[in-house]
Amino acid sequence: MDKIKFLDLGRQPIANRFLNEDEFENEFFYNLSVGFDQDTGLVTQMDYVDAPMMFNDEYAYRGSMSKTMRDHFAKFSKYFKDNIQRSPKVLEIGSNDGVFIKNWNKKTTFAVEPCGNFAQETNDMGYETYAQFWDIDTSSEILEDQGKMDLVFSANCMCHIPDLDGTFKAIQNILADDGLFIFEDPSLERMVNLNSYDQIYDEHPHVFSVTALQNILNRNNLSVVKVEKLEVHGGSNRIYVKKTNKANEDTSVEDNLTLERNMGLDKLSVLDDFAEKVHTSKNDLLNILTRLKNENKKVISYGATSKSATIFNYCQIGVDLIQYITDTTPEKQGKHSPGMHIPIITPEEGFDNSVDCAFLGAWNFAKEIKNKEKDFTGKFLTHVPRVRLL
Ligand code: JHZ
Repeated sequence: MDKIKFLDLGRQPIANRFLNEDEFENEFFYNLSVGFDQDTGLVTQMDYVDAPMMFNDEYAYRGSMSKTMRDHFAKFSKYFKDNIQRSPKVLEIGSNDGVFIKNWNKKTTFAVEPCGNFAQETNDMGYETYAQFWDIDTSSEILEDQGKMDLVFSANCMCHIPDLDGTFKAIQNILADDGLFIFEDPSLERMVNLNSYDQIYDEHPHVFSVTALQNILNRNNLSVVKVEKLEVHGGSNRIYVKKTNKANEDTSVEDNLTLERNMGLDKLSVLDDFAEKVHTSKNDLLNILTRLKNENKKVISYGATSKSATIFNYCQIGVDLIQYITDTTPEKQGKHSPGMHIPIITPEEGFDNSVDCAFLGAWNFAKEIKNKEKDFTGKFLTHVPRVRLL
């Protein structure tokens, strides 16, 4: 890869590692910088954190914590069965706590999940789960045990894997000749337009454009046949892929490639502008939080997200500016946020009308949260698409 660096987000911790006080001293940090690969147009980190540092038996993120995501996967699963294939043989890569597979038949659905705690959970639910990383060896092992797959599905996982060629070769290996590989991840177009630089953290080595994906898939004899724009996770793309010799392209592919070309996402200058805006966003956020502090307002954060780890560490926001974070995930409660060590408590303990302002760490669920917190008399604060009180 011929990468050119365009953004430096500074010293960062493992975004999903929530700590007890006695773990602060030995916390791991790395430098988070992002580059543009001139060969493929891929936006990718300059250096990658080793996967087992992030994905292990203590992994804390649960995909099923939001109704939005539970509904999202239930709706897609129904759509697939009603419109594409009623009873496919399915493999999910990165099954987390089973939020997607629970919509599918236990006998014909298989999963890969490297975080042992969650692999155990989905095995207990009755879905055969391989507790290992996705690569050609895993693919061959599942092929031998279960045969070819009609649907390989993956949500918020492909952008987590540094070696995309190896990943796609392993998919090519297990996909039935007429099978579909469908995956969804945050979109570069949305990140640039929303200035949501917090989509970048250790677990997201890449932020995908359709352009870059098409380049990398094509050299592995796979082709994008359809692109759907999704609202989830701050704007994602659902990419439908087939083996190149079976591919029949929908107009949505060219539409998205044209949109990205018109935005200049295939050029470094647009990403340099984005980096400038990220810097402005940091200053604006620090200004507003400092003003609120000087006015003696009670400011907290809503949702101990990976995304907010990037923001808090890049902007150096600690307990002097944000008193605590509330989060519904049991694994995060009672711990401290990565890097800046802000305490995390339950919403029952910490979210009430004594709070003047709540920063939306989970801004991607703003609609769900505002709906749930109708009685909140304070203000929400967000940084997307620009820093403002809602
Ligand atoms: P959420 C994770 O990112 C990590 P994060 C990962 N790398 C990825 O790609 C994306 O997910 C998909 C809490 N919450 O989904 C639950 C409330 O407290 O934005 C979660 O901890 N109250 C795999 O961490 C967090 O917020 C609520 O009402 O950035 C949301 O995390 C709701 C709705 C959520 O992902």
